[in-house]
Amino acid sequence: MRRYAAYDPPEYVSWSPDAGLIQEFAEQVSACPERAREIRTLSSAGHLDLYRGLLRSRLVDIVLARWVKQGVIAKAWLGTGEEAVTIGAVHALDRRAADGDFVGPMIRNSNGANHEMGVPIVGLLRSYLATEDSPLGGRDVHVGDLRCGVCPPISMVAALGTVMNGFALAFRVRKEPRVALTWVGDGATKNGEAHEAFSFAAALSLPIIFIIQNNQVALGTRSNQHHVPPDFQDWGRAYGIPLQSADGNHVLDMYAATRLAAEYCRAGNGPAMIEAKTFRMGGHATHDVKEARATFSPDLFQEWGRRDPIGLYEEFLAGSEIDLTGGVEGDMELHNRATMAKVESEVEAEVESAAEKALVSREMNMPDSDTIALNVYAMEAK
Ligand SMILES: Cc1ncc(C[n+]2csc(CCOP(=O)(O)OP(=O)(O)O)c2C)c(N)n1
Ligand SMILES: [Mg+2]
Repeated sequence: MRRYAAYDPPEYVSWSPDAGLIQEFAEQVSACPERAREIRTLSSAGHLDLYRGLLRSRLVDIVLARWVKQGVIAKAWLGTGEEAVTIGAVHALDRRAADGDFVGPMIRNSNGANHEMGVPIVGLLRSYLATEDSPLGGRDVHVGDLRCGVCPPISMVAALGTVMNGFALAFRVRKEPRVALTWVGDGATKNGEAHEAFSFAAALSLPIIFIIQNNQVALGTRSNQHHVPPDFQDWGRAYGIPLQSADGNHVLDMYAATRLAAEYCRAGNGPAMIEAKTFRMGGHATHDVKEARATFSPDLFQEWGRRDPIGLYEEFLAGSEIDLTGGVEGDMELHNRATMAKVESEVEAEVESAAEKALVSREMNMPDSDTIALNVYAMEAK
């Protein structure tokens, strides 16, 4: 994909494929027979859809980063480098809007989860601008839309786990074959509510998937400062929930692991967990990138920078046997790359047009100040 010198992490600006990592990516696709089976169910259109989702996610981040630099907004929470954890998982679900599965993203997954569940990108961007025509009417940047199967993020980390249990409980009580899915950051696992959520889901055998998104950092605290074991492998056993490890920078691995987890939940077996190891390539938000760079060694940024989930997937698709062209004769790699370039142009146009529309809303559709107390609930002091 095109790289953006002013907004991308430097490791992405100078990104070039690492042959060893590309080979590893391809090997991983067939390493686990169950996951390989799920990946094989993807048609070439399914692969391109995943690719489109990853691009949307990165390009929405680019728009937000640009708006910060231009002074349109004060800051933005980005998922750069972690797109596969969100996009792979969401694409594995039943996305029939309000009749299908439900997701509860955290701020790191919010943009990707929303647009891949069907919330228009313009709505997401409007949320950042607090316009009246944004999904929550300009009241909160924690955006979601129940009509699309997205419960908005809750600012207090881990609180969403217990709320998503409510969705899962409703599905179970109504005997609907639907699942809930939520992401819990490595930092959020240290909040008591995460444990309430895991225990409750296990005890009531709820159809919910918890993705522990281990990006190795919580705000400015490295995971090795807040978590003693090297990973979260034993956490599933602690709650009696089966846990799979997945590569958070490998969109197909995330897709397959989530498909298996969803199948397990849908069959009435109770909750499932996935630990997705990844790395936050930016700051907690756009305001603390410098601090984030000081939190980890440059080598670690380089190591994870080489694992750009979009670059890796692109190279895999280009070199694979998967025909993205619909049967065009000739050099398949060349044609696959041309197809991906076309998709990229389409996504660029989609995101840019959404950004323009959102900026128009900012001029025309800010909420009326008389509505400030609308949907605000408070006890009146006696
Ligand atoms: C209960 C609670 N405590 C503290 C905060 C402030 N806070 C916001 S994000 C964050 C770090 C979250 O880290 P993690 O769960 O690893 O998610 P990440 O930001 O890495 O995606 C903290 C401490 C909060 N929002 N809620
Ligand atoms: Mg984290």
